[in-house]
Amino acid sequence: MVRFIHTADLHLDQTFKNLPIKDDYLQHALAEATLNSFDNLIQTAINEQVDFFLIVGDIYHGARATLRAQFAFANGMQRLADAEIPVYMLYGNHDFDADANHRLKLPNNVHIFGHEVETKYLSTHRGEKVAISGFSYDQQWIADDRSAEYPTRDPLVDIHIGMIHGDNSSSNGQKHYAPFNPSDLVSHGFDYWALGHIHKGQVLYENPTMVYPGNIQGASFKEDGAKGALIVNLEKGGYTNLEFIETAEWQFQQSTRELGLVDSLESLRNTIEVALHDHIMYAKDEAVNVISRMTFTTNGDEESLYWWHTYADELLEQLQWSLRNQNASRAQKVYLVALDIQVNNQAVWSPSPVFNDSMKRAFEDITSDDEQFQTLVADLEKNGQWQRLVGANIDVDQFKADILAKAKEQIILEQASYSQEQRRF
Ligand SMILES: [Mn+2]
Repeated sequence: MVRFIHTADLHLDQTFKNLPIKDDYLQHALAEATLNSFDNLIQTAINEQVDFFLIVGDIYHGARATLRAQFAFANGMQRLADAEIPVYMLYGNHDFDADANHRLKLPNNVHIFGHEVETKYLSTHRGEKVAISGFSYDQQWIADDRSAEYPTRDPLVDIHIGMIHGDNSSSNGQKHYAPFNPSDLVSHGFDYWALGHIHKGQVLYENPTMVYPGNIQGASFKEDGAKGALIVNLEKGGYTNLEFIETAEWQFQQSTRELGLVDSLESLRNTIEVALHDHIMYAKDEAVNVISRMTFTTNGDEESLYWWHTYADELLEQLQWSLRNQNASRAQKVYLVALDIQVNNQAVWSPSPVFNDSMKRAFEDITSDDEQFQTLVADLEKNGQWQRLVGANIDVDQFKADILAKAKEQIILEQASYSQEQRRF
């Protein structure tokens, strides 16, 4: 049996997208988060005395890797070298190895796959022979299915592993990241397929096991929950046991609850604090720091929306303030960065059906008109300030979803609040 680490998508030293972080401590902590998760992973590999260590692409967030990321990575590789653990790695679409002169030299235990599919061999301490096949990206996009370039299983080794950084072409994934069809990969007869690229950990296929370990640190609320890597126990003949090891010290957590009926400032505060308590308990139970977002749903009760509209923003500030005080004496930190309201679709936007219909139509038009949105973003990108301060750090799809949700929320809240004020005074 061989025992190895399978990791991918380290994105060392990446910035955190779309996060309204005002807190200095959190900003500082997140700047270290990917590097700390990586250090934890290296320590686990050493403690567990694994036979080898696989990295399936996107070690760095950009082709022009920061020196901070490169020093951290080289340091981790040296620690593995000292523990006599060999590393087999390839570059993905984020860190495609465009110019090797821009990369620090890595210790001799590190074996990097070239731009053509190749097979590397190793013998474990117990004498098991292992073949590993893979390739590195030489450019950001690879539209061709490269799976046919992989060899068939080498009959002379005990274990043959394939590594590929890419997208499952049989699902609706994007098609320019070395797309592959799982059944094509199966036909090569390998014992295990180590995948990379998709940040959500998932087993794509069993017999042989084909798995994405996910990234080692979530970078946004889209990447919530536990993050880390896999320890793989693999027997000759393909029997596989996967152990997930959580290495991230910071987790994104989001919850959605019904707002219920709110008729006072105190009842709004209670509703929000009860939900927040769950996040605090989660952090404690899981022994992890948590970055929280809480969403409340409502059918559009005007009184409840009135109280939300009047106090939610200020309550968020007050809760952030008291969390900061509690965090000082808490082993696990909890930061609440957003409090959102979501009015269910069937909700009445306004007493006027004409207004409702035209509003809904306007939103449908905006949502479906991709061209209009692309023009808007293209205009923004011409602006130097936008490019410098915002452009590189946003996820365009998320940005679109966020501004539409915010606009809709604002209209509904204003409308509800207006009706409520009319009734009160
Ligand atoms: Mn990738």
